[in-house]
Amino acid sequence: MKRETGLILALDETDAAKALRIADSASAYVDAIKINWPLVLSAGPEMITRLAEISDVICDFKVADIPNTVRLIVEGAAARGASAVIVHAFTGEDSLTEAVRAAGKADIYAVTEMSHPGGAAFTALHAEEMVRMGKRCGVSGFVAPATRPGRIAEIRKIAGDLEIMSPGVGAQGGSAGAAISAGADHVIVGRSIYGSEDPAAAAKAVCDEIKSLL
Ligand code: OMP
Repeated sequence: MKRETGLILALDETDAAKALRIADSASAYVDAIKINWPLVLSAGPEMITRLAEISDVICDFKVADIPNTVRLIVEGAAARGASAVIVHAFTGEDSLTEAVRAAGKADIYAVTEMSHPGGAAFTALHAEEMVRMGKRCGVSGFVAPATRPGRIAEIRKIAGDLEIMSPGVGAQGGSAGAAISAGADHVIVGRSIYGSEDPAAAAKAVCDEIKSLL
């Protein structure tokens, strides 16, 4: 994923018209827009293609399945214009390898430790192993929690120069500055931008915070 602003917008807004307005107004401040099930379910998968006219699009489908089903989902997302797909790593080497193969020129990002409190119960216990496996499988990078910057730093040690994108900034309590300082390349921000009165200004504020560290 290109690294110009360091911000990925998590567009979980379910009103399609509003989502497009936010995408348009914030596009100058984002390196990519991440679409997840809430917007796909309300607006249809055509929204992936529509957003791809505005920005690079990451399909956050957190794919967690057998290799054949992973292939079908990743191919479908890429065919609609996704530049990247987020998959779960805990499904193992065969599923992850198939995701990378099916993605073709698109990037695959693997979830390691999740950002919510429950993420500490299971995913955290295997995060380092999942990063090592992801590297063997050829993923482009990892998703790691801005809510626990210390864990980003641990994951960075193993990830080497692969990318790290970090959700959990704002609504979940994490800060963009702490995540980037700990080793993230991008922060993923949703509610505190799309739920704001002025999404473009909120996006710009995150970019400015990141820029001030560089
Ligand atoms: P906000 O909490 O509203 O900023 O949104 C965070 C976004 O990142 C949502 O789309 C989540 O689904 C996603 N996310 C996490 O919050 N935690 C994770 O561990 C992983 C993801 C993700 O893969 O993007």
